[in-house]
Amino acid sequence: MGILQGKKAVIFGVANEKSIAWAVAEAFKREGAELAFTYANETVAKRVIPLAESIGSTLILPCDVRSDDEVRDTFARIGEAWGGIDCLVHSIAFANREELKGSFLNTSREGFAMALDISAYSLIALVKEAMPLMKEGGSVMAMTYYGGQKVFPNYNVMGVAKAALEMSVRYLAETVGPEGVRVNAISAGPIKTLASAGVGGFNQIAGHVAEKAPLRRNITQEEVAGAALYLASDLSRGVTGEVHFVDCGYNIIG
Ligand code: 0WD
Repeated sequence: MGILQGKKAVIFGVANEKSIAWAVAEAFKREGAELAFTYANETVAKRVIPLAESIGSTLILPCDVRSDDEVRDTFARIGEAWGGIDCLVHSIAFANREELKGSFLNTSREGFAMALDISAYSLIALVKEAMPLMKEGGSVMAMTYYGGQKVFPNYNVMGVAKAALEMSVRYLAETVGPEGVRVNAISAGPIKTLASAGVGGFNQIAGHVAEKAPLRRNITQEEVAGAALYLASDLSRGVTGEVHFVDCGYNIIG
């Protein structure tokens, strides 16, 4: 029997088959979970719907996390279909491409607000709506990056958003802990995806990690999914408010 047998998980942030969220979904499915997916817009829907259907999901809903109404509707529909959920995966980030390169001083007020809204505030909005569906406790996880703790070239406003996301994980963990809901983050090393392709100098960063990380290589989506399985399952039932690095050990070096 799989370690997520009987559990229901909602996954935000599949954009294509390279997405971290997709590897998480495949691992959850393998371990027996039932899955719901969301997509931000019609362009993404064209890729997400066939992928989700390919692993037997029938709950595939539109949800742009900037909209409180869409977030509310999404959880209302999940509540109608399932009655409750056990796990919520937040694998979402966005910033203007031109603000993910060059000087941090070029961060605009609008760009800052949007990056923080989509990449950090959304976790609070999702957990708020998920709570009434997590009556028997649950596990929430978000994806973060070391650029939220240390300064990396070009990561700029996304680094600020990840710092906000990681602190939101801690405040949320404290807030929902009494209800038996755990909130953690996975800090993944660089992986080539749609999101990371938007960060200036991605190849140099990945190359540096491969040279300096204790394991002398970069990570894979499947390795993040392994940590996600642990966080979703009862194996981690005593763990909350943590930022768990899946980065071949890079964070102990630089
Ligand atoms: O190196 C990497 N790839 C790392 C990624 C290292 C460490 C952390 N992460 C994080 C990212 O910052 C993000 O939080 O992992 C998470 C997932 O990123 P990913 O798998 O690398 O990227 P991708 O496959 O592009 O998925 C992110 C998705 C969006 O994709 P697009 O490419 O369409 O922007 O986030 C979703 C969307 O599906 N997204 C939204 N979802 C709902 N509402 C929104 C929105 N407004 N905006 C973006």
